[in-house]
Amino acid sequence: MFEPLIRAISSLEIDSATSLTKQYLSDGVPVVDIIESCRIGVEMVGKRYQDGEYFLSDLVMSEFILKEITELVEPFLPVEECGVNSISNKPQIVIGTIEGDIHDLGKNIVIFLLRSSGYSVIDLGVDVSKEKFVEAARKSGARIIGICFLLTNCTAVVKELIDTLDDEGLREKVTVIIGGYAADEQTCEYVGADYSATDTTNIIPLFDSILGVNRNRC
Ligand code: B12
Repeated sequence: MFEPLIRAISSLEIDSATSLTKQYLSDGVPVVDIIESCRIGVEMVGKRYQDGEYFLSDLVMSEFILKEITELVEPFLPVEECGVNSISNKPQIVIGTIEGDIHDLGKNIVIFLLRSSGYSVIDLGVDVSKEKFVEAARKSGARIIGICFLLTNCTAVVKELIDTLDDEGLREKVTVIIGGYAADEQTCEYVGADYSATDTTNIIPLFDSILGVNRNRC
């Protein structure tokens, strides 16, 4: 990943972060690598906040920088014309941020990556209740439920949601993927999800393999 960009973001230097991004884009660096560097940079902001070195206003600043960079990179994402939507117009994926959590920058990036890769995604937004997830899973017939959560104290609700999908007879019909800061491998196993996805560069290959999409044939 790109150390200068990671450093600029973790030090909240917006001008430097945006000009480095513009430079990488004009050099032809893949958008996912830029986003992954941003993710690592804001993770460092979070760590400094946790250590008392940064304040809430600094978290807000990192949000602002990430939004600026997202706007810069979006036009550079290739739009996949072939593949998924040519097979089916049905939504394949439902994604939302779990109840109690309002973080959505990562979720929105993932949705953008998925849509530009040809997938049809229902975005439930943030602070989404278990009931709303279950209703969307049932009504849409989507094959993947994506749950975003960054707050560790939301782990219990995520587990309850997955248990409810099971109780409602929907669990075996869907693949459940969790993402976000709190979604590590151990948590994935604890809540009963199928996969955890936190590295930007692996996300599209993961969805492709679950949904059987082979981009080499496009
Ligand atoms: C920016 C930020 C904020 C912004 C959020 C803005 C927004 N619109 O999202 C603001 C300032 C509002 C905020 C608020 C709070 N925050 Co905050 N925040 C962050 C910070 C610095 C960055 C998060 C981020 O956007 N990362 C960048 C994105 C690109 O990364 P990502 O979310 O991980 O997403 C990537 C992958 O995980 C994956 N992914 C994400 N979702 C999904 C979903 C699916 C389905 C898939 C497949 C993949 C996937 O793909 C993305 C692309 O790479 C983190 C630090 C961190 N380490 O995450 C703290 C952090 C998450 N926040 C934290 C806290 C404590 C809070 C507050 C409680 C602070 C407060 N006292 O009010 C509130 C929470 C309010 C609430 N109820 O939700 C803590 C959580 C600690 C914990 N263990 O629970 C963190 C970890 C900071 C810290 N180290 O203390 N925050």
